[in-house]
Amino acid sequence: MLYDTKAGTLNTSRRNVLRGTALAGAAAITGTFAAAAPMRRPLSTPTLRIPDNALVQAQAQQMAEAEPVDLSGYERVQQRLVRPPYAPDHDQVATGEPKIVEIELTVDERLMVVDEDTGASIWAMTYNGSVPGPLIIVHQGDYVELTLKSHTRNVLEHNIDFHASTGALGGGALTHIYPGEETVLRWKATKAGCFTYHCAPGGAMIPYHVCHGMNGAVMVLPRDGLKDRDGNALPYDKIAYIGEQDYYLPTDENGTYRTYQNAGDDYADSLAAMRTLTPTHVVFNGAVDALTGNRAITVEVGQTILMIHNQCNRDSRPHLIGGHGAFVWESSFTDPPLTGMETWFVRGGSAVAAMYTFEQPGVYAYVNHNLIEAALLGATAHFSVSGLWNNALMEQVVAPRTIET
Ligand SMILES: [Cu+2]
Repeated sequence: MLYDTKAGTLNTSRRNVLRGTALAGAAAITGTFAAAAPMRRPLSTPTLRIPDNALVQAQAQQMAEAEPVDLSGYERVQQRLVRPPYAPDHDQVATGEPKIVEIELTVDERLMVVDEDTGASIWAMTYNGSVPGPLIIVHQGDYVELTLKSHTRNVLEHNIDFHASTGALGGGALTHIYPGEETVLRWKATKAGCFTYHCAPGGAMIPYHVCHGMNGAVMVLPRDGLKDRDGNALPYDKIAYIGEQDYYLPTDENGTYRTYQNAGDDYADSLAAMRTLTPTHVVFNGAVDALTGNRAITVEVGQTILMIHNQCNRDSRPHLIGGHGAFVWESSFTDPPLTGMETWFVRGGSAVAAMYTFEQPGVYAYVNHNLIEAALLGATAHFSVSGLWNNALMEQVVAPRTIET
């Protein structure tokens, strides 16, 4: 029996049991709830060693005593977030002074098919219903003002940690919400680059939520746009936002993927699968073949694409088969981009931008060039490129034929 800190009552419902688990994790990471209710931490879930209760209380005191910031001169704009692989409307070169960019993310726990062929599914934990969460785009010097909401039908506690932000836990300690709650966080985008964001409720709940799809990316553009190492402008025609997701789906004794009635029901099984560090699936945009075949990203010859690759949990090594990373920003946009990359690197827990102008039509596979992950686990997307073939670049001189003897 667990004590429900929200209702102040004793309750044994499943929702409260799950909240209790989440609360134990949250208490471990922030200490916020430890004083409110004495939760027992599950013995099998080691915790991240992050501030104890006294430190969090000290932070709250510091915030209460801090000078208020005057943002009255900032224009407010709203950014309508869209589903991956698309990007929200944005200017590549900032206009006017830095702004406060208002965005909204709603936590949505939903059953999603991971692989139509096997029926593998997961009670995904999402921001706005997609894996990855939507791409957010601002300029250096802007503020991001996030309203984070959670559907009443959800079961678990969630929050958000922005790697692009500056401040303890990336806003994680300030954004814990329960189903039916909302919170508002504002942070200044001081660093230009691509950054991951993710849920981080505490302890084992952190990888559990991240490995259930709860991550996405923010792109903080330089105010004067992207540049090469000589300072020449690098505009793009289109963004392809690709979130790589590793899943660890539990199987039964026959190797069949287990199914669950509700979000959170797979908690114990998932932790056991995650401990193997061996994903059952590594996919782009939430599911096997989410971006292949008739779901391919369409491009025309001559168009310049900015490919933004987010991987919140594992290292990845994107490769565009038949193309290149003409300009790749593995670090910040402040550093000169790498050029002419055949394969580039995405450190687990980061997002990377790579730019390429397509020169030849055809279907290009964009893969994690661990080819086992690409071909067997799902990490493949397609760019379907239309245009005129250029024999000066490639030509089939002799079609396959029987060798003459
Ligand atoms: Cu979460």
